[in-house]
Amino acid sequence: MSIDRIIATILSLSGIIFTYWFFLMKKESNAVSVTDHIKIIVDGGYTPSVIEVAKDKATTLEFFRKDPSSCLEEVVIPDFHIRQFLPLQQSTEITITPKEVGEYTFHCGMSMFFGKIKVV
Ligand SMILES: [Cu+2]
Repeated sequence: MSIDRIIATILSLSGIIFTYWFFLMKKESNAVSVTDHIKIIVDGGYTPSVIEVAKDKATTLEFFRKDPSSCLEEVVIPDFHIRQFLPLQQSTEITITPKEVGEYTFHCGMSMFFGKIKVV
């Protein structure tokens, strides 16, 4: 392999890494700020998947399940001891009052799709 081939390979690799990093960071900062209620669409995942809620304040998460797959029929928020069945084409409301600042994940019953609750 010649030196310019190696340089080209390194450049394209760092380009790929940068792209991944950029989009992951961007996704992270795209947290949706919630005042007291948010509707989360359950359809091949959670939209929005990263939300930001206030500490010591009751926040209602309205999960609207559009996805018929049994994979998403349950939502689990382990840190809040919540495991909730979501009927299809319906809203299910879950109210949480986080007592501590931090990041809490929620996921489907089989831990395949994830979302994050940031408490600030
Ligand atoms: Cu699943």
